[in-house]
Amino acid sequence: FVTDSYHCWLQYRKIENADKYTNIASTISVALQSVVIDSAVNELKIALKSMLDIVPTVQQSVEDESSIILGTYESVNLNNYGISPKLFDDLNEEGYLVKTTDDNRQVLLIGKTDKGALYAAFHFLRILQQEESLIGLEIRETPKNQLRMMNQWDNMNGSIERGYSGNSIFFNDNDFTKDLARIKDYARLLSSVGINAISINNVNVWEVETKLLTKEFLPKVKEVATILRSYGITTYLSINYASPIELGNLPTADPLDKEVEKWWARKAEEIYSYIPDFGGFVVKADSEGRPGPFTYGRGHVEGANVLARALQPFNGKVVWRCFVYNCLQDWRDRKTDRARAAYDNFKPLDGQFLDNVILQVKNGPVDFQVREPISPLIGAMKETNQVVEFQIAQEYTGQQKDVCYLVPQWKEILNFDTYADGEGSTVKSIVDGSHYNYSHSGIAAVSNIGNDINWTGNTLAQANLYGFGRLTWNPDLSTEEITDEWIQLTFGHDPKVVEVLEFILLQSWRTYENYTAPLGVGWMVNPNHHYGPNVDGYEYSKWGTYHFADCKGIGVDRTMKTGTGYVGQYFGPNAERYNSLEDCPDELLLFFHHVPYTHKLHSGETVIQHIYNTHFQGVEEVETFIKKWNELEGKVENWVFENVKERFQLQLENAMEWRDRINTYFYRKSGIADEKNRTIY
Ligand code: GCW
Repeated sequence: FVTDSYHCWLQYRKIENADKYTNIASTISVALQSVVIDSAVNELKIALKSMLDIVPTVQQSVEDESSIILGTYESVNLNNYGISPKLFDDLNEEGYLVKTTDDNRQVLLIGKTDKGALYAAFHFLRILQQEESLIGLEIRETPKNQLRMMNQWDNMNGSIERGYSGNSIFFNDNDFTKDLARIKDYARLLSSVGINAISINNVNVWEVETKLLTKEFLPKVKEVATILRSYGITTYLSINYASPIELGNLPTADPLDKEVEKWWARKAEEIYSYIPDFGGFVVKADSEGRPGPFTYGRGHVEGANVLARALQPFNGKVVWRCFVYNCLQDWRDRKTDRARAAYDNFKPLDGQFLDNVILQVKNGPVDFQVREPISPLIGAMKETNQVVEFQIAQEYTGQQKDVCYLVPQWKEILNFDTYADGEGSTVKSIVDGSHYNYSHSGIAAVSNIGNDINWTGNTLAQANLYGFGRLTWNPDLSTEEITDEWIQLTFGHDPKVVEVLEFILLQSWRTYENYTAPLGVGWMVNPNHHYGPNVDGYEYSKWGTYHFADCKGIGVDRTMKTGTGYVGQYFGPNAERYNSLEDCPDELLLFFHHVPYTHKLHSGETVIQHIYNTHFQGVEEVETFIKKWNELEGKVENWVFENVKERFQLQLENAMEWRDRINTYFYRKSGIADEKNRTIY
């Protein structure tokens, strides 16, 4: 059964006071033809029918009385509307203008190209969904980031690595799915928030997926790419570095081997014969056991460049992931530090990658913990294209059972000043390419969707998908703006609903942090699946994920003098701040310092008391969420109400378990009692 939530924020709920829109929406005049323009027309038709109960007339010419005029700045006669083409000079090919004419009888949706026109259509619909006025409208937009990318971690057997919303919408049974409608709906959702690229398969490329590059599957990749293209989205594939061996029967995948080089070049040619605008390859090499150039005594530069040379004639890109670390660490060894790995591996290679290589760097140095510092590699490579990688999938942040709205976290990351090139070297200015004039850059993220009817398991997790897209388009949008948009588009305008959802979403990241691993130390999760508490779950593993708690203290010493020296990878004031026990921000204290439980935080509390307080508080906050959510019964669609309610129950159990395990562990280790005498087992 299909509920409204299937459409997420594109459900186009009925507008009650529709009079102000009905005239303007009765006709759509289309100034040029293209598949992307067809998508825009299609979207306008769906939306206007659903919101206003209007079936607009579509005409293939621009006439005066037309109401909605859709086209590009070259195909619409701008003079007729007193618009100077100069208005488009500083917009890139995805930019657009949304403007009402002086008599407010027409609305112009004009892109620099047809992609811009599609984005203009989505913007116009957003205005309607928010029931805002069309009078005197003049909006010019251009995306800040060039590459706005989604990474699916979908396997062809239908499972999704770190997927919490059912199975893949792309694959099942070691093949492509036959339900292309769902892929099209996903394309609509992504395009509506500005996503323009997607890699459709997991970065861990197993046996069957390796064959995506062969004639067995390329016709189907092509079919999917055709759907995605019509929404302005470019298709990429994750590849297996050992493909020359596994597909080409070569004895080696050594990037400096001439036959290997030729094999990749021919392979690229073959792929482009199916998909002329194929985006390129996403590569996880020499990471967590996946094949890569290290086997042949080569490094990342040789590894990436051979692929780059193959793709270059077709304008393809190599997105080379930097999630590479020395995983054979011993817990007794306090000098090796996994957090150092990305920087240590890549920084010395600056300037050596070909121009169509982009390094994809996770936002933190470890692995998407609820709280991590910013990866010091971001900004550290002036001569190498970079994108930052976020994880929308909530692997370590509640797995879409618990609510954890990540837009506030991403905002913090994007606004962070790396000082890599002096003051003002913010993460957002690095990854939008402006700071170092990168030729390719942007933001990528691991998707959180699956074939669940509501796409994201917990309906509230849709907000993360929405917010991610909006931030890639414009990182300067405020968290509040994005949150309100999502709520109104998805749930309408009932002030009570808006208030409750705002409250829950905006608090939820902090709450999750409160009841899980304290003060930036991370981990403490159950190994493998990563849900629920296990304080020592990773403490003695080889993955370099330690907290070093003993009876005296806790935390990882990453300082210059006595620690791993990791802080030395930061620039200027950041290095000093993190190195200093006095100046280090509380929330990251245990990431950078090993301290006694009695150490006083800036907040005035001791570390141990902070642990107790936040863990009791975290559970209370979840209880408040539940109370508030329950007030929405009857005010949101019943199915959604029950879905979120059920998830909250799981979140509450999870939070209580975290509280008790963490508090008990540290009470027993430290022997220090809670000042407030609450129950600790
Ligand atoms: O966070 C870890 C995950 C792995 C993932 C890896 C990566 C796709 O636990 O499941 O593999 O990161 O980013 O490559």
